[in-house]
Amino acid sequence: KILVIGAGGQLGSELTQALASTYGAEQVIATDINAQAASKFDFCQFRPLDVMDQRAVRELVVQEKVSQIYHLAAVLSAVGEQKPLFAWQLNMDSLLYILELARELKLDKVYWPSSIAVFGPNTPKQQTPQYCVKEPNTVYGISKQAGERWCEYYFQKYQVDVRSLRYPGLIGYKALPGGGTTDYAVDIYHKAIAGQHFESFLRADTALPMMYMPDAIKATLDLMHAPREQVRVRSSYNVGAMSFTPEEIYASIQAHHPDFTISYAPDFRQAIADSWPDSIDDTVARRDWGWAPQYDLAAMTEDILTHLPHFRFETTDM
Ligand code: VAH
Repeated sequence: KILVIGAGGQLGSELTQALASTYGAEQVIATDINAQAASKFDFCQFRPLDVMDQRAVRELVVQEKVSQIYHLAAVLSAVGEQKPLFAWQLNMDSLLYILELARELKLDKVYWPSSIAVFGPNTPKQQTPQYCVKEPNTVYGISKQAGERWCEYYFQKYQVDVRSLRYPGLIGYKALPGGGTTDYAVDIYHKAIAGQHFESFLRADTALPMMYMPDAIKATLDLMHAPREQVRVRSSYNVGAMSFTPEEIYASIQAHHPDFTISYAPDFRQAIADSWPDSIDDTVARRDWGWAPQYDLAAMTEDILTHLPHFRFETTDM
């Protein structure tokens, strides 16, 4: 069985659906600390689960004969700066416990998301390479960098088959984002559809690497299905799809909604965005397991503006 921890989040909501479609709903157990997330999972089993409750996690894994864990629960960049020690503790203690459980119970595979947040102010900003200086200055980024080191350690020392991707900002219309610095790029579509003005918390010219959720799901499943020997990076793979600024995503939407307006009011998240790359070099992922994104900005905007007006959010998302 496949256990998804943090299934109720922005990535988890869509990845759990993809896993159920791929493996069969009866093979997937969705869990989240927010019991209300149950309303999202009428297609597979849902259990409330706090990843910090190690006994509960272990009991579930043993009882349900879990063979793969997708550990998606984390405190993201913006919220992490409001609660640094809690963010560090949740992000790190939960990963270490899952890696230890995978080692002890010899689980088949573990997936754990990293992020472009592992890069810092002195990382090369254009076409950031797979290997480079990484001095993250957010708690979230520090936890992702440390987590990558632990993933590689458990693979090299105990042969735990843990795999990871450094996601760019993820954008989808089926779930709201969970407290990150790239959340603006999801909210802007909701404001456009609602005919409301949009105020960006990042400056107009702030370029960030971004990816449409269908591409993020495809990258995750492609990586997890790759033969073990093809997965040569055991820290976390750079993956890219596009890069854009708030004014560029606004322009792509205004082409469909001429009356849509934007203004810019940078807040504390501007400094976080400024510490991250503008664009990502994902040559290594393309070489090792054939990564290839499908969506650029125009295609993403077209797809979201087509589907979002008809999409019914679960109560927990509003
Ligand atoms: C965040 N959405 O903003 C996440 C992601 C690259 C950004 O890690 O924290």
